[in-house]
Amino acid sequence: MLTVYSPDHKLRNARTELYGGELVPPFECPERMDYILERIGQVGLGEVIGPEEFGLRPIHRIHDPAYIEFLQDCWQEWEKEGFQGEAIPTVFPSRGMQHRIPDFIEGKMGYYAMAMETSISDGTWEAARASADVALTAQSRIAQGAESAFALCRPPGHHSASDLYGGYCFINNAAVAVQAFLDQGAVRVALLDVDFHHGNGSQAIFYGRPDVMFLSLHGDPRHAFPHFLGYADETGEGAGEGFNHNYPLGPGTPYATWGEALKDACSRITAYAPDAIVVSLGVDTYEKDPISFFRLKSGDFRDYGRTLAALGRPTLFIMEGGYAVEEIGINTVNVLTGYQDA
Ligand code: 5XA
Ligand code: ZN
Repeated sequence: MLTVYSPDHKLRNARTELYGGELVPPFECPERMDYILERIGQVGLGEVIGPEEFGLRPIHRIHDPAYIEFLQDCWQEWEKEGFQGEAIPTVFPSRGMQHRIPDFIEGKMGYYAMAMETSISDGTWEAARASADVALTAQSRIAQGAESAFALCRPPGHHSASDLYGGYCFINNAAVAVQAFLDQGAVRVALLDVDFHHGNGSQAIFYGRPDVMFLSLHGDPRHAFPHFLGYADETGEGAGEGFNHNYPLGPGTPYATWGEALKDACSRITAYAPDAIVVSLGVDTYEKDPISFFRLKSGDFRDYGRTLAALGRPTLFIMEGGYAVEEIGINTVNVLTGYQDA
């Protein structure tokens, strides 16, 4: 399987994450990519190539241009104010307040943020843009006939909605790739999110649309981030009614239970008969993940890779989360080899 990777992800090197009331080194760190690349080499998964540049047009198909401009300018505007730390918002358009976009950077950040853990720092925009190019390059290989490809994206994307960042995400790489398939002639695309966290951004983007089926297996939002989306009764709206499927699962969920939910999701995908499948691949479902609560073991990742292969559709894997850094390579590549060797 082809992997697309850009060293520009290293430009996203924030020093701080707001976690448990402290500023700590971010869980979403550059070293994650090193372990995955190393494992890809060890197992001989296939060629690793750099991304092509696609410009902003495919990104604007998903994201509000004013939001993209905000991401581009945020760090410079923050620095100009003389703030000493990394950029974090402190005020939000909460219930009963106006949803106007302020001029001052602190207010703009509050408007565009869906969570506060994600500091913005120098190079964040450049890395996010390269990450979208990684996804689009892998997508283009599948559009040209490859059966599968792996977009080793960093930063991840699935929490990012049309005009929201947070949960370590800035551009929704998976959604941008889904839209690229549709713009190039696909009629239906399934977006399957197997990251531990609900892909609130992906859901919000496609919620009213029948041309994208979104399915997500994740920690029950009553207990897990992002808390305010991801319930089972969110089934789509308008023309999109019936095309959104959430599988919230509780603390301690083992693979037996998770795998049953995956089988149900797969049967819905089969019935939908998509032209392509995009997988938001997070491996924070692993039992030792430091910020999650499922109990998948390394071998389980290989097993469900085989399940995905049985769908028999062109499949684009997009990297999302996973913070058990020393095992992230084994777990991620197990999904891909499970798929490839099936
Ligand atoms: O998939 N999303 C993540 O892994 C980010 C979770 C951020 C929790 N504060
Ligand atoms: Zn996650």
